[in-house]
Amino acid sequence: MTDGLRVEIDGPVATLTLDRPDALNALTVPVKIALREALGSVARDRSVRAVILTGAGRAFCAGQDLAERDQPDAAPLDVEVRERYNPIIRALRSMGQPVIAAVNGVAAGAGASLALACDLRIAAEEARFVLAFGRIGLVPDSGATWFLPRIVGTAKAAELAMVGDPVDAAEALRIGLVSRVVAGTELMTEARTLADRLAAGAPLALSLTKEALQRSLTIDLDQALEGEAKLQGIAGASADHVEGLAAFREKRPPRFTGS
Ligand code: T3D
Repeated sequence: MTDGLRVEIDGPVATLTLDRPDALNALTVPVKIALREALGSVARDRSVRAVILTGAGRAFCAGQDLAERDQPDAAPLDVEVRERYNPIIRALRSMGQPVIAAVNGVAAGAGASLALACDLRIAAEEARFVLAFGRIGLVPDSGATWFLPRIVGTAKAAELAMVGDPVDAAEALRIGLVSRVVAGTELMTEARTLADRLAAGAPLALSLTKEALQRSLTIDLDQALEGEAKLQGIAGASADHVEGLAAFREKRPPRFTGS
């Protein structure tokens, strides 16, 4: 536990909870450092097979802490983005485990970017997304301009990023910004059930799937076909593939070990 971030590991699932509810879990330097370190440590922990990112209280995350930004010793924005935000986004994308954003409430600014960088997004009915950057004269950062068009298409991305109106949970579901919406009281149960299902999967195959989906966004079909063949060679040589075949033959659930 660091001020502003709670890290709980329960069996194969790590839950990272942004925990400054009075400031809607806005991101300060210590929270950003703690989040980056926690993601690195979870990525290295082979016992963790799925990760949930969520927020305490009524918000997921309100982005950059604007009170901290007002301080005279605050780093220049480009430095802050390069040195504090971007490593978090890279960590989310490069870690082998799938990361679920359990969006419990408002996700604004870089808080929305954090959710966009996760592999799956499920939302409470109370959730809303606000690309709040423009309202304070900034551009979307922390990957928002990269993720948004890929997730919702260029037309909707332009509207969200330039107009900046809040997107409620129902609309987020409709445009594919989240894949499920549940009652707020059910969100963490739903997230845990999903995380447990992912954790029961073959870790190597899941991590290679994450890698292939990520790479597909920047390559052509021929490169994707060749990439899939290479990754299938790796997955096909794993003990988990042997176990998967044995479980199929013996009509029992597989017990994957990640080897
Ligand atoms: O380093 C850099 O600056 C570069 C990186 C930039 C990345 C970014 O994230 S830029 C975008 C920063 N975030 C925002 O601009 C969002 C600001 N917040 C809001 O627009 C609204 O608070 C929300 C839409 C998120 C929620 O609105 P609402 O009406 O539900 O809540 P509220 O009443 O506005 O806020 C509740 C409290 O949280 C309030 O404090 P108080 O008055 O009760 O003491 C408010 O000041 C505080 N709060 C909300 N957002 C932030 C915040 N405190 C600090 N930083 C915040 N971002």
